[in-house]
Amino acid sequence: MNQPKHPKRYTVTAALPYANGPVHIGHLAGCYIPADTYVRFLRLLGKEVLFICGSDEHGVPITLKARDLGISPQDVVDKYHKMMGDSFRELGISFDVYSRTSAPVHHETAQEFFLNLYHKGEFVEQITEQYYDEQEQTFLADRYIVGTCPNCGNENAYGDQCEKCGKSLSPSDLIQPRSRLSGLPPVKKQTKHWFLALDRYQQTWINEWMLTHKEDWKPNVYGQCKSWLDQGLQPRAITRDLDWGVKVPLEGEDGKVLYVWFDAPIGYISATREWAEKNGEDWEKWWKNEQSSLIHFIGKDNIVFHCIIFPAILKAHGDFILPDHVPANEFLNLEGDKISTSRNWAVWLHEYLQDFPGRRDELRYVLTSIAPETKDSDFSWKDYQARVNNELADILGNFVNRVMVLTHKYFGGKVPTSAFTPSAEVEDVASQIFEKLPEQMDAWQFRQSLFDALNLARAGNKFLADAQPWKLNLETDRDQIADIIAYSIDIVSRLSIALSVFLPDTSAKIRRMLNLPEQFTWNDLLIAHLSEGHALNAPEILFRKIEDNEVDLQIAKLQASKEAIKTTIQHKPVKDSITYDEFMKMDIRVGTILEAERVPKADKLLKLLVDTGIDKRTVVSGIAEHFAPEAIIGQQVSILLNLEPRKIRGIESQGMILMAEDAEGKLRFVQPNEPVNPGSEIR
Ligand code: B3M
Ligand code: ZN
Repeated sequence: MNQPKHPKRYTVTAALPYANGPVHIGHLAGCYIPADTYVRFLRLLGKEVLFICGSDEHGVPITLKARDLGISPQDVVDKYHKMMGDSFRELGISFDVYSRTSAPVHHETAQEFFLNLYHKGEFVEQITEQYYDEQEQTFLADRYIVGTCPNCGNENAYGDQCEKCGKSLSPSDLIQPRSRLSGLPPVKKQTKHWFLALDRYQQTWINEWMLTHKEDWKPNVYGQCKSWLDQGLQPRAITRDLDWGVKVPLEGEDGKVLYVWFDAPIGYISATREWAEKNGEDWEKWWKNEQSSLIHFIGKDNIVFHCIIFPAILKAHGDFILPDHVPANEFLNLEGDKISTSRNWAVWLHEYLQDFPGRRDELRYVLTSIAPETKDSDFSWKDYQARVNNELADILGNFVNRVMVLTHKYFGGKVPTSAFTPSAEVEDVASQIFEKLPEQMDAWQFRQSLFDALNLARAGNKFLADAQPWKLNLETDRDQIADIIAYSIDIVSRLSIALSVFLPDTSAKIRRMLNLPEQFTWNDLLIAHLSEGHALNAPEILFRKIEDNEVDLQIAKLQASKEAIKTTIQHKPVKDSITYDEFMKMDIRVGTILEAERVPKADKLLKLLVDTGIDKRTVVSGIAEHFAPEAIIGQQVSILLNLEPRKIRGIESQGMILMAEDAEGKLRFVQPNEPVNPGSEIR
C-alpha cells in the first residue's frame, strides 16, 4: 500500500511523550510544534484531519522513577499525564484527543493486537536466559542492570545503553553486571517470550516497501531505516517480565507484560477509538481506509519504531494502513548543551507559560525558526530575545501597528477604498508565499515557510517606508494616501492567513483588529480584499519587547542547574574504605603518550601508545571528544598498569589512563607538576 495521491483525510499523530517528566522545548521543537503547524495547515486547506496524541505511561523508566520516589507507577503517570496535557492545552496545541496508555480502552486495544497476531502464528515463542535478581525474586529489565561499558569503561552503564558513550548494549555485554535493586550480581534464569519475526518480514515486504519511500521520506529518516535494514533485522521480543504495563492476555502468563514499544504506538489507535466513542464517530476510517494518509511526527530517537516496527505490527494484523510520512526531526540543544531531564538542563513548557504569560506565539515563532529539521540546532535565551525583538516586534508588529494607526489617523479607522494599486515588489513576495508555502509544508520545510511568510511583513514595511504616506497632505493627496493605506491593509489581512498556521494567536489578533471573521481558508488569501468603508477595530500591540532582565533571569535559572550539579559532584559521598594493602595493589605510574589516533567508527575513543618506562603499550581511552589526537602526543599521564587487559573494539587495551572529570563532564589528564621519567610510580 503506498501513499494515496489525493488523500481524503489525514491521520496525524504526535509521539506519545513518556509520563515521567514534564514537556520541554526539545520535545516542542522536534515534534509537537511541527505537528501542530502541519495540522493547522491541513485544516486551513479544508482537509479532514484527526490529530492524535496522549501519554506513554508504561515502560521501565516509569517504574524506576516510582521506586526512587517511593510511590506507585500509577501515581507517577497520573501526575505527569495531567501536567503534560495541561501544558499542551495551554500552549494551544490543537490535538483532537489527548489520551493515555493506562486507559482501559488502550489495554483492550493492545491486547486485541497481541491476540490477533498470536492466533495467526505471527510470533515466535522462545525460551531465553534473562538476568534475575535472586534476593528480590524478580527478572531484571535491561534498565535494572548496571555494569561496566565494554566500549568506554563507564562503570555505570545500563543494560540497554551506556549514557556516557551512547552505545546501545544488551545486558550480557556489560562487564561485571549488578542489579540496581539489590546491588548484587544477577543470575541467569530461563524465561519465555514472544518475538516478532522482523527478519522474515524484512525479506517478504519491508525492504521493498522502504524503497518506495526512498524519494519521499526525509533523508535523515530514510537513511536511518536503510542502515537498520542493511544490518539485517532480528526477531524482536515484544513481551517483558515486569508487573507494570499491558498484561499478556494468555492464561497462566502472569508477570508478563507487553513491551512498551509494542503497546505505545497502538496507543494512537486506542486514542482514536476513545475520540470516536466520545464523538459518535467511526474510528476505523482513520486507520483502515486507503483514502486516509497516516503521518507520524516524532523525534529522531523514535524512527525505527515508527518506520519499521509499528508498520510491521500493523501489517501483521492486516487491514491497517501504513505510514505515508514520518517527518522526524533531529535534536534541539540548549545553550550549547544537550537537553537533559536528569540534569535539569531544559526549558520546561509549564514554566515558560508561567514566566511568559500571553507569549505563546513568541515561543512557537522561535522554535519554528530554529527547528532541527535537518540537523541538531541550538536554543539560547539571547537568541530568543533577539528574534522576538528584531523580527516579531520590529518587523511584523511594527508593520501591522503602523497600518492600523495610519488608518485610524487618516480615515477614522475605515478602509478608504477597495480599488488600490498593488506594488509589484510586494506582490512578488506575496505570490511566493501563495505558490511555495503549500509545497514547502509538504516537504517539511517549515522554517523556510515561516521565514517567507514574515518576508511579506518585511516587504510591507519597505513599501510603507518608500511610499511615506505621512509626508503627504490629506487635503491635496487624499487619493494617494487612500491607495497606500488600503493596499497596506490588504497586506495585513493576507498576513493574518499566511501566518495563521505558525502563529495562531497573532493571526487571531490581527483578524480581530481588522474586524474579519475568525474562520477562513487558504483560498481567502487570493480574495482577501476588504470593501471600502469596512470599519477596523482599535489597534492592539502584537508583541512587547523582551527586556534584558527577563532573559537574564532565565539564564540565571539555568546557571543554577549547573551549580546544583556541581554541588552534587562535590558532595558525592566518599566510597567505602579500603585497606592500605588494597590500595597498594594498584600499579599506577607516569607514562608518556607516544602516538594517538582515532578508533574508526567510535566517536569517543582514542587508541594511544604509551611509554610506561618498562614497555610501550596500547591503551584505548574514551577521551576523543576532549582531545585531538595530534594535540596530546608527548603529554605525560597517569596510567593504571595492572588493570586486566580488555578488548575494546577489537583492540586489546592494556591499562587505563586516569582522568579528572569536572562537574560539566570535561576531562583533564592527571599529570605530574613537572616532567618526570616515564615509569615513575604514583603512590
Ligand atoms: N514515549 C518516546 C519519547 O517520548 C516515546 C514515544 C512513543 S510514540 C508511540 O521520546
Ligand atoms: Zn560507554
